[in-house]
Amino acid sequence: MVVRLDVTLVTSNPGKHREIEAILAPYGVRVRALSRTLVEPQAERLETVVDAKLDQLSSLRGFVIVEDSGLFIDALGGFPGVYSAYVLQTLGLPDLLRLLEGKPRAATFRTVAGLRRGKRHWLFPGEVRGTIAQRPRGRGGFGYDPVFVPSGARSTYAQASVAQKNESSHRAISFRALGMFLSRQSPRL
Ligand code: ITT
Repeated sequence: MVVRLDVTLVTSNPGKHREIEAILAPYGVRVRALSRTLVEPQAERLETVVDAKLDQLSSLRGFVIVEDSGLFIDALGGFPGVYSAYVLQTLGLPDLLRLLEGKPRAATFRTVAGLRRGKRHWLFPGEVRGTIAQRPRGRGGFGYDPVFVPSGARSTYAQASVAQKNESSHRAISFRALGMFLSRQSPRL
């Protein structure tokens, strides 16, 4: 890869870093991860959370990236959504699957990527539809990957390689848009 640009990704989640560095490499973007837990406001939209995270990073120079993701299950009115991290830590996958017994299993995985430089913010949403598996399957990935089956596939994300997940995941859609933006705009920023 010819590196044209370095960016700092602020996240506490090494699984995100692995995926994002591969998604952005074709755009000539090299990703340095900075592990930091940021305060997340209680908000109804991922966009609000991402803006709040970017606001906390004014001391970092250059291009700074954060993201927030959530699993929105139709039959649960979009739950866990913005509470996805909290629900995974407190309920866990088995209890979430119990909540879904006998219910339709359609869901959307959403990511909003946020880019900051100086005082400016840009947001890049991405989403995929899919279903929640009857039971966890696979050992790869992280978070909800063992129970999310993207539309058109039979395997969960945890049964796919990073490269397969990155072909069309919610994160790939949002970070490809960010990569395209960086490769078009960077000389002028
Ligand atoms: P940050 O430090 O970047 O915020 P996080 O893990 O807290 O890391 P989020 O709040 O964005 O990230 O994620 C909400 C939850 O959804 C959390 O439990 C993640 O593990 C999970 N998650 C995020 N992206 C996922 C993906 O692509 N596949 C499966 N689970 C995912």
